[in-house]
Amino acid sequence: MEKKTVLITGASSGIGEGCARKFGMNGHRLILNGRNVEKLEAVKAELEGKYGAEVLLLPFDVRDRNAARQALDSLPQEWKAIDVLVNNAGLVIGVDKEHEGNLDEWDVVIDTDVKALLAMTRLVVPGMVERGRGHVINMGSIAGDYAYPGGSVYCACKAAVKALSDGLRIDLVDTPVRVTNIKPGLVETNFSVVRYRGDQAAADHVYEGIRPLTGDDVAEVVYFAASVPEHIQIAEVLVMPTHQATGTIAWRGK
Ligand code: 8X3
Repeated sequence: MEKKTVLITGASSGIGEGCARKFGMNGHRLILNGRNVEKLEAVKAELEGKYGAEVLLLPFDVRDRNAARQALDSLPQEWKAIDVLVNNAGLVIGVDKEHEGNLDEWDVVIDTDVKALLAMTRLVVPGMVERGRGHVINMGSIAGDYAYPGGSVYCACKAAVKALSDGLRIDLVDTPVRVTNIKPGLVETNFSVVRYRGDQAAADHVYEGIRPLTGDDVAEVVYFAASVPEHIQIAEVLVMPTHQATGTIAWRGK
């Protein structure tokens, strides 16, 4: 694949960090977004040191659409032509039942997983259309296919990511811009720690007895989707550990 400028949201850890590493080691230019500047600096240092990657940090909270617009406007001219947007930033807080959970926490989840993804798309895609070149890769989830216990709002958000991906693909059908929805299953990142509000033991329990995917594993799939020839559009990929079958069925050796 020719050299591309790749903007990744939520790039300071997990799948986003994995994507940064994969694109960086393959010679692409990276614009890395996240909220934790220290962690972003560490990713940048690693990629520059190990691979000589060109990395520009663009820290802002994706939920703040004015900050997003200002950050994108502030990009130096030679970084403005974004070829690949990896809408990766996402989270869930809690495993509460829909009729019992905390609406303020769910605002954070919906604002991040749905509204911020939409805002980033709205800000970046017009330039792609204008240039006649681009690829939006959204981080969906197996959670978007079927709801599961304690996942109601998160599952709804990821179902929304699927609908937004499908809708965008329809809206861009007369352009060369591609749209991909990647739907991972169990991936061991900070995701479960946040879901369990910092309870590390509860988070570890999620991956007990099964070898989960890593952020780097999912990044392989993201990179594959980005690197196939331009006439191929990987519309959707469901990727999970070998011993996982659905959002709720996994074999844990017993
Ligand atoms: C996260 C995967 O299995 O927790 O998107 O729904 S899962």
